[in-house]
Amino acid sequence: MIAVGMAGDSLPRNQELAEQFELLADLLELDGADAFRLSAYRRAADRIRESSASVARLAVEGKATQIPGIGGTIQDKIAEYAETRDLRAVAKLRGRVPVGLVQMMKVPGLGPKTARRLWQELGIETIDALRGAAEAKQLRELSGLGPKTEERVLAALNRPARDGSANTGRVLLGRVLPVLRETVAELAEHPACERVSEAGSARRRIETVKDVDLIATAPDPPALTQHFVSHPRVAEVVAHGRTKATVVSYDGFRFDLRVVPPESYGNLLQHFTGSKDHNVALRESAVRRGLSVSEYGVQPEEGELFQTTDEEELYGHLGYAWIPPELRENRGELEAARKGELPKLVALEDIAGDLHMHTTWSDGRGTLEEMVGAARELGRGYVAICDHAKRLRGDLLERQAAEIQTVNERHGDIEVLAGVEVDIRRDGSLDLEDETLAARDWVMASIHSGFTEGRAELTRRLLAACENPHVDCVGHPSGRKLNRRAPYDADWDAVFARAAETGTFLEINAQPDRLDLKDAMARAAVGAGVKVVISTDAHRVHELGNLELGVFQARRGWLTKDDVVNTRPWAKVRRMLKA
Ligand code: DGT
Ligand code: CA
Ligand code: ZN
Repeated sequence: MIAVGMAGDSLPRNQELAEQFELLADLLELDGADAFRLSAYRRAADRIRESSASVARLAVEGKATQIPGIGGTIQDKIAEYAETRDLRAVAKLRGRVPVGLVQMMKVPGLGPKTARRLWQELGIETIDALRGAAEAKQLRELSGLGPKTEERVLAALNRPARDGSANTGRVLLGRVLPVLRETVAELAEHPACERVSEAGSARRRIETVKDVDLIATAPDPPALTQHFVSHPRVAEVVAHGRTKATVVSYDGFRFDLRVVPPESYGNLLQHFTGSKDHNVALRESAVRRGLSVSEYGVQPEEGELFQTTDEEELYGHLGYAWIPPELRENRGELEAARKGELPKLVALEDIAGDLHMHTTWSDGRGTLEEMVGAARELGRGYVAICDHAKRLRGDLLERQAAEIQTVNERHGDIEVLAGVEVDIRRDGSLDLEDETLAARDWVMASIHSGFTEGRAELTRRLLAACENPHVDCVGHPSGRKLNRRAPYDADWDAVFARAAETGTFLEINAQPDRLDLKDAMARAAVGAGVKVVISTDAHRVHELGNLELGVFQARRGWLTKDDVVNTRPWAKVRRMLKA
């Protein structure tokens, strides 16, 4: 084992390293370097950020080149940064271009060339100076820039971060979940560990989490917390006591472990799973019945404290059926559990096929054969190949259909459907004619541009897609991108009503940064009579495994097996399509 105490102090975290390479690429771009070098550094930054091991340590040991996208030169730079906390290449560039230009070039509507000219011709070197110059209407002094640019720059700089689009520092569930599962498995193996469980927002399968909560029981708690903080994944030990520890991993995730007394494990697991709102409502309701609930137990006005090792027993003691963690958001689950009316939530095992994926025929990275092969291994009974229509002009769409047929015939145990994904254009029309759509087994229609249009405009486009007799499903209906873009403003009640009326399905897209429709919207859609499709929109083989993230979102939206179209075999789904 590597000397543990040192780990945090001596090596930079992956996130920090990735930022250095991004800075290097940005500065090179401002300096006019060729695109190839930039993209090599940016790719390296992505790989570093995605790695769950310490890339700095690997580089120092000469092993970082095992990571695809990291060659000898980049490895040397990582090692250099690990030793000196500086990159000579960055230092040199800082002497040539002001570092404030990096922020300026990222303002929508600007870019590296304009940022550079703003500096050279108007002497603007910082984002504050840029704002000042835009307010003073001085940007128009630069040829090619006008009042429009000034307005756009000010709008971008003054945009409130409250619309849900800003990066809030919360991490995607899809990124933490594999690490969380690994951590639980590793803790469970340790001899000092009796029971261990996920808790907090990750256990509730919410789409982004602030930190990862774990609880455990152990005969020797300090031995377990010591083991936890000594893991090679740990970059920084934030707190370390006998029964509690908080660490930050090299991928920048914060983990909180609490070792709790075994006799009240059920009480504590319930408490630390939350949500806070669920717990508050549970406690208020208990108080009305003369019970005081805390993480330690349930105290009646007279009599003994009730403690339990089992969470289900705790809910039972309070008069509730056990509530799946995904529902614990105080959205009616307590009443339903009291009346025995909780829905039987859809589960991953219920999903029969995946109705949205891409291949190398459009912007996917896996070939048709690879995607189908991988889906088969995951046990999918059918898949719909939904490459983008705009990438399949001329006879390409027909040639692709022929290959789909060949692959379909080759595999007896999976049905390969000729789907397509069309764009819903600004006027509500689609980018394929009706006869072509009619020839496909499955049609997904999605909005891929014009997100900033107004509410009326976006609503009209979504309604038009529902009206089209060939559109089976609207893909990622709200357009949100977690930490980047808020959902569109549309009249969702109208959209859900029209989808129900026309028999158009709506998607829960399972990409980790989409999960769109989100929980509450999916619940409202189903309430309006809509059926939902859970699909991956996979562009690579490994993304086919994201399906579970869509299922979690559906469960958070109270969806049952019946609410989800693709829990049925394809023969049944086909009979549900518009005539
Ligand atoms: P996060 O970390 O923001 O993604 O969300 P959570 O739900 O994991 O929140 P966290 O880590 O602050 O706390 C973990 C659990 O502890 C939370 O789900 C419920 C419980 N908890 C935290 N603060 C309170 C509180 O003030 N009152 C009650 N009743 N429970 C709390
Ligand atoms: Ca948490
Ligand atoms: Zn797609």
